[in-house]
Amino acid sequence: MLREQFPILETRIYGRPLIYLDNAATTQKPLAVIEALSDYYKTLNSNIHRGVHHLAAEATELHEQTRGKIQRFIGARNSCEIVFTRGTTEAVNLVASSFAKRFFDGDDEVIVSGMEHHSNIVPWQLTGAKLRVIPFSDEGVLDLEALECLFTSKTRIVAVAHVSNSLGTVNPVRQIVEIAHSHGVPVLVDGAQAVAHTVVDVQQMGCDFYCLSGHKMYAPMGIGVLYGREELLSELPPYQGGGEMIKDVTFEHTTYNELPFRFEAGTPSVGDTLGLSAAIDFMQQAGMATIAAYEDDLLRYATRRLGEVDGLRIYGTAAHKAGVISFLIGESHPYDVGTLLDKMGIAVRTGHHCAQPVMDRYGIPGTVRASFALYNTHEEIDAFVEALKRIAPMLM
Ligand code: 7TS
Repeated sequence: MLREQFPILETRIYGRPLIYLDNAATTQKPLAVIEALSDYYKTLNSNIHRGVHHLAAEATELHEQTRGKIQRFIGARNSCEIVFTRGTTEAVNLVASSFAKRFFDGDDEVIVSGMEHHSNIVPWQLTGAKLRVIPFSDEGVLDLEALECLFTSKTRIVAVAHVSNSLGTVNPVRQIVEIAHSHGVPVLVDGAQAVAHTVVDVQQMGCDFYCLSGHKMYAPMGIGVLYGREELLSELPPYQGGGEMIKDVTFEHTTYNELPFRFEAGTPSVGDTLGLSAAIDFMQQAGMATIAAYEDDLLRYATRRLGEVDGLRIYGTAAHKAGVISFLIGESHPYDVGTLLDKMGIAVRTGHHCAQPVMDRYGIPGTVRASFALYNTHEEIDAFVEALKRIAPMLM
């Protein structure tokens, strides 16, 4: 049984079984990942790339094999296009910082969507660029006609989420890439909410950069990935300086290492990388298409059943959605709903979900958000809906 591979799902909260519906924040970890991490520290711990001894060589080998595994998992052409980072946030900051150094000239514009997580807004603001924003409809669908009008001679890059963490919308990234490329502008896709829930193929998508976080795909926290198309990545200057990213260092002049090491200064998170490797094996054993179909069924079932709760409004009703449901009940505050659900053992997230512009768009302070993963069940959704039916009258 799949659920049995997740020890934390046996936890009881206030004496009730945990119902974990906060997967967009982070997914739980299967035994294979937990064991990969502890096995590394029990049997293999050593610093990689710089040792001649056996442990260092073996850890290096496994670390680098994981790079190849990720390359195949997301359909990249070459493993040198896979840069390890701490997560999506660091991946976006890396691109924003290095891309700006290389291509910005002081009067620059970046196109983002109105439904970005703050980590795909603030790094671009830090470059000094002006942000131009793709609007979205009440349903949470991006307006691609409006996108066409945002391009100017100053547009340097388009940065969009593959899946919105607050609305669940799956954005038409391939179409966005086509539009941007027709204007000669590259595209960064924030895949944090996509990669555990749908098949990702960066070559088919045509994007120039793709960012992801391991902890949202059953892997440990502290490991993430930046995919960069080789031709473009090789043009970017380093992000951080330190060990491993250099070829030769003198006090007068330093030359840099080749891709991808040029972007990986310092000791990497080797144990976490091996955890990510185990997480990819785990997902591939389940089958990405099977996971996507199962979660789509959960989403449809939950959406339908939530219609039974008086006064409940869903934010984000696009036809093409991933397993994220944001909602409010009557005039109640999301925090109150979340707190009452918690008392029944149900974990959801409340607030602006680091997407304040989305909340501003609807004129609300935040939402309650339930988000699904492959171990959630219809029974859990039933319990969630029954809990909301009990809570709703208390709050209205
Ligand atoms: N982009 C999106 C779309 C996200 O949902 C998140 C995290 C990030 C970027 C940042 O990822 P990190 O791993 O670098 O932190 N989203 C959430 C969330 O929805 N609730 O908690 C974290």
